Amino acid sequence: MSDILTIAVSKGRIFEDAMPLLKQVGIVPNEDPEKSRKLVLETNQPDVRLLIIRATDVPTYVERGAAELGIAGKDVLMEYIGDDIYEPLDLGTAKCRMMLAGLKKPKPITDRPRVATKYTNITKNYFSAKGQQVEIIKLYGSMELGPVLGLSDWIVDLVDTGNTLKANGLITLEHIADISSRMIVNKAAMKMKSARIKPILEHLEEVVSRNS
Ligand code: PRT
Ligand code: MG
Repeated sequence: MSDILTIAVSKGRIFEDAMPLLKQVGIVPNEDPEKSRKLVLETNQPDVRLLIIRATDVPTYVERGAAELGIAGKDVLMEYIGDDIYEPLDLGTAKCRMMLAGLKKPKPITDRPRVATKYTNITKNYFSAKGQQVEIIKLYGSMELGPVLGLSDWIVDLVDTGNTLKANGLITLEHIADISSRMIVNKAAMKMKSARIKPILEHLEEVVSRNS
């Protein structure tokens, strides 16, 4: 293993919320990922670089060791099927809730409830734990439309302010999970590069608890 530390992270709110924490432990990218087209960003530390990838790809890169560290939403980690990845630290950023939602004025459900979501694994696990039969409809976005257009009875999606649901005539029905960003670590790297990784994790933990 080389001495370079690669941190996989997605653009947008995950990175924006995590960047101040990284800065407080002394890691600052040389370019703004929102403006740069580069997928690999150097940082002020010569042996630390950032990999800018899709949120759902972060666990894959970290599990397979293409990145030693990663920052991913708990929703993405819960949905991910793969070997265990170390998840040593809750950064407490990009917070929201995973909710079951439906129409404010629901139509009668005649058969098994149909649930539209991009989180099919989480939804399957949630309803099977309750012993409730549902039909899961996989969507890749704009889940809120499902119940409005009669494609589904319910949706499973992330909710922050609730404005998106409200704007589409939906209300929350059940709370499934609290979501926030997590630091994840490749298992082999945790052993082989612990001298480099442990201090960063400890420093981050300090910063997170100081901020909360
Ligand atoms: O863009 P790409 O398809 O690559 O990925 P993405 O759209 O999933 O990425 P991005 O940048 O939106 O970040 C997603 C990650 O941010 C999620 O995996 C969560 O961990 C975290 N996060 C936190 C959220 C929200 N809060 C959130 N509110 N991700 C999405 N939302 C959406 C939600 O899906 C809904 O459409 O915001 C809408 C609800 O917000 P309110 O405020 O109207 O309730
Ligand atoms: Mg997006």
